[in-house]
Amino acid sequence: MNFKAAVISLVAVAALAVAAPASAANLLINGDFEDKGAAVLQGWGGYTYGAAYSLPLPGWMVNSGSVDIVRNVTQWSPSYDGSQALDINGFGPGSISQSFATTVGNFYSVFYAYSRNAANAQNPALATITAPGQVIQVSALKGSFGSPNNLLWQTSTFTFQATNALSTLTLSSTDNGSGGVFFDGLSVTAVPEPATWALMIGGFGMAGALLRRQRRMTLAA
Ligand SMILES: [Ca+2]
Ligand SMILES: [Ca+2]
Repeated sequence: MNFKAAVISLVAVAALAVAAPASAANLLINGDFEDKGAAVLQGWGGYTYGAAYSLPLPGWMVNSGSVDIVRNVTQWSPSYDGSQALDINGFGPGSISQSFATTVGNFYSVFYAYSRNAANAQNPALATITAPGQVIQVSALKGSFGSPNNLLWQTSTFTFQATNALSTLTLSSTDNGSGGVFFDGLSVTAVPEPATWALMIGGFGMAGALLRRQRRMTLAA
């Protein structure tokens, strides 16, 4: 194999190693809040989940208060993904959680998109995300996000290490009122094993070495 083909194949190996973790399965169910379950449409144009609303939010448990699913067809749009998103304040502050299987000692990456209820959130709208060993403060300042029909989502990510065979992710409002932080597009994915990183870094490194050799050979010629 000539070295151009070798470089291409090594880059392909490296690219595969990068692609594998990126496509790792999302351990969360309904992290995009596209599944409203059997909830009944409320007068304000979305769906509310909590003790006073007997129908469950698929994938999630409502720990306290209430939360809303907002829809693209209202002023609470557009969603970060799909056509629905979460307002962590239903008719008041809410808290929801979801547990999923993890391997003790392994690392997991949490991705989330957030905005604020442009209609009536406090400024800033505040919430927390908790995961094993982590309490993430989410602050959505007015002016940093959009307006009704133009929510201008932002995204963030953090990592946690599992300490149990079951890990729990919890989203909680720390604001009063019926408008709070919006969440959408949540995912929890396993961070690549060290072996995967070694393969990827090795692949890029070998490709780089071959390119450097090619450059030297070209200069010498
Ligand atoms: Ca969504
Ligand atoms: Ca609400």
